[in-house]
Amino acid sequence: LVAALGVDSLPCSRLQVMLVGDSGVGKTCVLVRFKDGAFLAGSFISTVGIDFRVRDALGSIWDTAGQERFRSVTHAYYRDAHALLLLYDVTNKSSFDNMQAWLTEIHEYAQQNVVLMLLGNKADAAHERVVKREEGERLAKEYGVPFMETSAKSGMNVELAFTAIAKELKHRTMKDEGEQKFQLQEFVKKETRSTGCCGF
Ligand SMILES: Nc1nc2c(ncn2[C@@H]2O[C@H](COP(=O)(O)OP(=O)(O)O)[C@@H](O)[C@H]2O)c(=O)[nH]1
Ligand SMILES: *[C@@H]1O[C@H](CO)[C@@H](O)[C@H](O)[C@H]1NC(C)=O
Ligand SMILES: [Mg+2]
Repeated sequence: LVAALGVDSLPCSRLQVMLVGDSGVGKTCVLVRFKDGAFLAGSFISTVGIDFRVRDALGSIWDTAGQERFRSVTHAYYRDAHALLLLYDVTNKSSFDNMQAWLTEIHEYAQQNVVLMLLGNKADAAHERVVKREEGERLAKEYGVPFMETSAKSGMNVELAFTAIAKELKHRTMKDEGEQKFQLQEFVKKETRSTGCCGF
């Protein structure tokens, strides 16, 4: 996992990253895009409960089902997760409206120092978009979490999301205090590509 993220010599060998969010927002597609560099069109993948997707000696990335009936399953895993990628779908307003509930739930069940990032997925679908990037930015600011828009279809920002999380985890576990502190928010702001201008 960590080698794949381009971050080596990480002392922790049991890293757990989880993708969470409502059903249909693109969690499985984002993970497949990250792992295989490909987009799987169609909703033929139906994730049930927790689906163990990517794993190596250094850690694992868990793909979850967002269905209400599986929430009790995912709660148990929040406690152990070091990082959570919380996704909504920019073409689906209710998936965005539910972010408040997800953030509350994460606050309740996850570790206090969990690395959290909000992702507005399907940013490629310009015509179907109903959630503006500014709305995502506002929510993220309110909760103090880094934010970016992604597309599993085009690949936009997918690798960056995982890289940013890996960098933050690495810096948190480093004993060497001499090095300048890694600023996740700043890194994300600097590196993100946005849709809507400049040909992206
Ligand atoms: N246009 C577009 N469609 C996407 C994107 N990501 C996922 N989808 C589609 O959204 C649907 C749900 O994706 P899936 O990964 O199964 O969602 P999950 O339930 O959160 O795991 C599928 O039909 C995907 O093809 C994306 O970035 N852009
Ligand atoms: C939008 O998301 C909600 C869950 O947040 C889901 O129940 C609904 O089916 C989705 N609608 C579409 C059109 O994908
Ligand atoms: Mg899925």
